[in-house]
Amino acid sequence: MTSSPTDPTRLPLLPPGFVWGASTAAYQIEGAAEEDGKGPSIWDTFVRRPGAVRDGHTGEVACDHYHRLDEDVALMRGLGLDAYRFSVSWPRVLPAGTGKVEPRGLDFYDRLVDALLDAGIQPTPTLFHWDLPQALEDEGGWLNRETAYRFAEFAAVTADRLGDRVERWITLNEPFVHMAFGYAFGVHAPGRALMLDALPVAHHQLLGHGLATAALRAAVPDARVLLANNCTPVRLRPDARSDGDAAAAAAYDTLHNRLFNDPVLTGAYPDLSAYGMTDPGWGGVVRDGDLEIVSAPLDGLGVNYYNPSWVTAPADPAAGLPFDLAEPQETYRRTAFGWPVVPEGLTELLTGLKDRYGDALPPVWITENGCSLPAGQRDPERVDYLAGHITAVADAVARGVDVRGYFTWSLLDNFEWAEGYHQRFGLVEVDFATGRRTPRTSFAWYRDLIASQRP
Ligand code: IFM
Repeated sequence: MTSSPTDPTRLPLLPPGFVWGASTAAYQIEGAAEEDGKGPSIWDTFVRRPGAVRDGHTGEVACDHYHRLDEDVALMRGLGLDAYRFSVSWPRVLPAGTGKVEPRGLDFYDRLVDALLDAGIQPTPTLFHWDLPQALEDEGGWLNRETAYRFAEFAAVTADRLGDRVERWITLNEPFVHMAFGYAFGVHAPGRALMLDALPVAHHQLLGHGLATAALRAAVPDARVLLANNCTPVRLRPDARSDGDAAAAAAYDTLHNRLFNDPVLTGAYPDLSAYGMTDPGWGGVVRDGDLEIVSAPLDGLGVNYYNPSWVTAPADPAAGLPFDLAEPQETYRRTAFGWPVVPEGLTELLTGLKDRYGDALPPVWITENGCSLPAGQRDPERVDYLAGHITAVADAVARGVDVRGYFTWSLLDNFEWAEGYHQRFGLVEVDFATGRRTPRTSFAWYRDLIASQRP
């Protein structure tokens, strides 16, 4: 990791009006899995599958945010956040995914939005952060085109209730990760291991994004709509620079970065022939008119960044994928997850997006960035991580990328999917036995950083 000054007053100033935020997601923090009429989501189902989640952890209680909303908003107020990114649980609002609305579910988000506004914090809801209603999964989930239309219905219902107070909306969180982990490899809910047969999930999520964008704009005339994509700069190892390695890197970049950015920003899918897809209609999945819906102009692109990816040519091309993921040769610090800490990768990513999409790139928002560390309240490594990455954002801005905000992942330690409670990303430590919250060193640092960035 490059050494960057961690004194908050020494960090470069981001432009006036830059939005400082923190992110969470419903299943990861709310708990109350069966309360107030909430229907089951695919995660409620998946966590019961033996071996699916480390130590059999579940999100049944999680941070109990559903009952501690006021305490959590008070923490955010203490941080001086401009904005809070949370997700709305689809099965809390529409228990069967469609049809009957559960007003108590909407009431919860209504209270959250009011509490945030009282605290001077802009609510920034994400509509889909992976907790699909189980009833829709029973009909095929995102493999079923109908799910895209149900998602627009959910967007309309939610916007109808919150749209008088919420301007900035995010449709999907990391559709790549949901497709890859949930439907291709089966390590996340819904636990389908379809490999390349998972590709229709990409298109149906993007169609859902486009339809939901239209629904949000119909319900909220001044809605600002974003999509949050997980992006990674793709790198070659110094010892792996053959044509085959370069082709593998291009193929991985296509799958991870371009598949979910190109259609939205340019109205066309990238060349997927490396994945055996040569038909532009994907065998009937991509229908006439879909790409116009998908590419409705965005108000902002959300970028979730954690680390670069290193790629080589596949050792066994017959194994199915045109790349192998590799370890870097360089020595980097690692997070508790083992992810390399590479702040300058964020500058590379942002300037790369600008180079690739030019004027088609809308303003960018860093919608997630953070690190998991061992439990404990002193976390200088997190301070170092945040300082490095925020400096990297400032470097990208200095190179002409229009970045409007930064949301750290995460406000609280929370349920880290297949890792259960073993990976801690919070500015606030959570004792999962008692629910007790204890702000870490990084909390005070982020608070001071936000204060020192204000005019
Ligand atoms: O916790 C996740 C989040 O839900 C999506 N982006 C990555 C985070 C850390 O793994």
